Amino acid sequence: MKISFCCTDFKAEPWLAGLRAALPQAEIEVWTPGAPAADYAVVWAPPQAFIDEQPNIKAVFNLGAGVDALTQLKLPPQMKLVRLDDAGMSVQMAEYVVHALIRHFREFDHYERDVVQGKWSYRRPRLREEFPVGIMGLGVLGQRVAQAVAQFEFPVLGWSRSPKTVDGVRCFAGAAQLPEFLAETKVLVCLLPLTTETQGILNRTTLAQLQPGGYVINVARGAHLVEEDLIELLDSDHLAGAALDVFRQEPLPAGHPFWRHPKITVTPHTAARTLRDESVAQIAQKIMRLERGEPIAGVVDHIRGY
Ligand code: NDP
Ligand code: OXD
Repeated sequence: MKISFCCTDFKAEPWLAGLRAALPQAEIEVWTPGAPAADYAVVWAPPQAFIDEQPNIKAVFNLGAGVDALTQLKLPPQMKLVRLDDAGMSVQMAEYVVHALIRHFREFDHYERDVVQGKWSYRRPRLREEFPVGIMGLGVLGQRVAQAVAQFEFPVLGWSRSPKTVDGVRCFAGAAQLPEFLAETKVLVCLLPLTTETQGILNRTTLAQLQPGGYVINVARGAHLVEEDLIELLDSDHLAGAALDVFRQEPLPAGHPFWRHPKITVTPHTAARTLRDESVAQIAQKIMRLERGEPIAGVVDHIRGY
């Protein structure tokens, strides 16, 4: 069995070592143009040339949960794309969102500023019932985040494409229920995949429907957010703040207004990192299942785009 590794932004050697140890029967090499056809591929943001040269590959494993860098390429319709299914990311995402939520709710950002000035002062306790948390996307990551937020006794709402029942979460589905979901949300968490339907979904119209003093946590993709609309709503005080991990352009360019905006907290696309051991184990297990003709989880639907 031949496996081709074609990942921008990843150091190849440790991944090749891990994959070779997990699949000793396989020949695993970094892809170069003109390389022989492979049976499987492990990719992150591959060039179009890779897809064009490997149209009959049995499955392409994406080294992340989001497949938007792949779906924007021209893909043969039968090409099987497989995303990472948690692989240690959901607990990291829960940590990130709970940290951002609690930092805002308990006003720890104010205390951090007070400490710099040597100031000892208290802020009035706030009621968690007044901070309903709405999670857009109730998939692998969204449901884990919902569970973590509910543990801290915030009201939790969730919005997905298809109707769902999730313990402790008031669930909304589809475009028709989006306005009601937004109107009942104060802290909005975006955990949607980036598709033609969700591009720009965090915009002036949707964000203005959040409860006054709303807070936005975007941990999905930068292109979900219309950046200038967020700034306008922060500056008009309809929104109290935002924690942003993902951006239209990454790295966030020097001089971008988000760096210095007093109501925005920036992190460098690090909410949930791809973990090598977990990812290698998951990919190896899925390849072995495919070789035995068994079904696997995490196969991307080309029409839905996730
Ligand atoms: P899933 O595919 O498991 O879940 C996606 C969820 O979004 C599903 O509930 C789906 O609804 C919902 N959804 C999709 N399209 C729509 C729509 N048009 N309207 C309403 N709901 C919709 O994805 P994951 O939870 O694994 O990952 C989510 C995203 O998180 C990734 O695509 C990636 O962009 C981002 N991510 C970011 C990371 C970071 O470090 N910042 C790390 C990892 C991922 P339904 O259930 O009905 O299908
Ligand atoms: C992912 C990511 O999609 O790291 O996994 O953003």
